[in-house]
Amino acid sequence: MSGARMVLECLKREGVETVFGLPGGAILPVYDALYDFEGLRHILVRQEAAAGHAAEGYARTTGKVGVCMVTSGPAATNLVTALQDAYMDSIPIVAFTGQVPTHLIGNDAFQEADNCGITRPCTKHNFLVKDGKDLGPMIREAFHIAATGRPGPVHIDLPKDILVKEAELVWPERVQLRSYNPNYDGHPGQIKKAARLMLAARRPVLYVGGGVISADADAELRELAELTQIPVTTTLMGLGAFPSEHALSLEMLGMHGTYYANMAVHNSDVLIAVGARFDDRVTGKVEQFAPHAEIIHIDIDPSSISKNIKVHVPIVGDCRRVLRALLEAVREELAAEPVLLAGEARTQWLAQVAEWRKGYPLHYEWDDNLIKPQYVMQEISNLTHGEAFIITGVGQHQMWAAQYYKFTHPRRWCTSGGLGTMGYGLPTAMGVAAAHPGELVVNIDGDGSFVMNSQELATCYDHNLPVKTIIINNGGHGMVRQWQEIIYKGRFVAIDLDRSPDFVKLAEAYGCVGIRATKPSEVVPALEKAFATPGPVVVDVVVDKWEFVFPMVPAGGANKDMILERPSKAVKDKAAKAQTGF
Ligand SMILES: Cc1ncc(C[n+]2csc(CCOP(=O)(O)OP(=O)(O)O)c2C)c(N)n1
Repeated sequence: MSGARMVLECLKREGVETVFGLPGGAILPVYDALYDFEGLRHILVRQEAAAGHAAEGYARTTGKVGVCMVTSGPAATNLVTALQDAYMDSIPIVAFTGQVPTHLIGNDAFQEADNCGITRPCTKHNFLVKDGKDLGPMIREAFHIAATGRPGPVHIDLPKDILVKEAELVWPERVQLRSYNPNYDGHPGQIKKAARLMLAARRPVLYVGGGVISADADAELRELAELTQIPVTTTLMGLGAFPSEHALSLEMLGMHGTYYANMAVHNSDVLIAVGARFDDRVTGKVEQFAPHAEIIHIDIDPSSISKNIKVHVPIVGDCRRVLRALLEAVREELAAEPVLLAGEARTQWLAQVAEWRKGYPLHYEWDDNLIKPQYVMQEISNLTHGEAFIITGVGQHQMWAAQYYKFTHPRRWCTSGGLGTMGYGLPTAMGVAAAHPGELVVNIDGDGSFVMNSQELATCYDHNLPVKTIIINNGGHGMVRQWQEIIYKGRFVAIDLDRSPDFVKLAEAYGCVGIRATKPSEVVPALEKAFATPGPVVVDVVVDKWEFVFPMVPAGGANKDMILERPSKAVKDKAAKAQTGF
């Protein structure tokens, strides 16, 4: 069969149902083959980065590999942001790009770019197909690499002549790669050591990242936390791995984490990191991160171990398998010596954590006339009971969503954690909606982030993807406004977006429904209407533009020195000093 048909046949054999893409010259043979190919749904996006983000949303919420397909040159370069985004957040996607025919590669041919050269640093692996007989094995390997070990994006570059030529489909039953063998089972000795440390600890904390979600290890995590009575804090990527309202939950840690999470980590004597990578937005100043703790680090990726923070007990393996083994080891230790749990001290620790929580809860000041963004998050949470799929843009609204939404399940939260990609919200939500027909998909966006990919409303309308976008409209780049006030002493530059389009009319222009809320009393009715209206909806919520996200740890500062409310000048100066870079 032709190489083009082979690509589709391989996708089907890999169990792919949906492909997000946009055609063009070099990839046209595959689109031509799609014309009468059955069993694959193609969703035509309006910009290639959106295809990548949609594949991310699909992958993160289903646990399957997301697939996107675009043409050569500018389409491939448009896709790069989504690849880097997936790379940093460990999201398994396979991305196909068209390429000029093999004999023209390197000739500055029309729409030629060195796709593989460009995607090498932002993918887990990439392939340039040079022979039709390699297509099957390479596609098989790509799916295997994307989904196993630490998941990530894999790119396959498809020269046009390979797509046109006929070849025999080679389909290996199993994938075996000599140099790629992720380690799934943690070292039993290290696991035993970790179990002992956890039980003897006086002030332990579980610090949980997106790896727990990728490994579907949330049930094991909960069992371990409850058995050992260890409080749990999650990263931005880990939200949903542990219920926000659980008695042991400290919610999110880090730059905009809760006071109680950051204080607990700072004062911990044993910190158990599970599927988390000690990102700088989590650690703040590394020398002052958990300074008194012995650190256990469970991760599938050996290159994450001791990369940012030196750890004492590394355990390389799949989070789910390691947590199961750890549970077993903890039970054995407890059976042999039931007093190992540091009894009285542990009770005191939980009391101390409760005191921090009571003393400094997340809070904001109510205003009868201005909509507070935090209130919108609380109402979205109330109305959806934590059951909706929540996707965000990047900025203040993202942090308020992370702080105020009550997460109950894993795989229901998509946000750009590592790269912080504005414009991620709508296309990612689209991918989620495509994967979960009939379910409520809410894109909480900023007015700045939304316009970076608002053209995808056309895709939502076209393919009936009923994403409910809630724009937290603060008339500008709110997070930049916050930094310029706190760190740059109020020298405001390039933040106002007063001339944004009328979002209600914009939604309507795309055939979607537009709703606006400008007063607090309008928020709940607007949300209720949006959630009850079929099809894609945009709600423009005009909020207080001077509301800031707190707590806040200025970049490069220590977590214990977080700013809890709008600072005085002295605090601003201190923050400016600690600042090491945006
Ligand atoms: C593609 C991209 N460009 C620039 C930035 C830097 N940046 C981070 S937050 C932010 C402002 C976001 O504004 P908006 O989406 O309106 O959200 P808000 O902070 O107002 O809630 C900017 C410009 C980014 N993260 N991503």
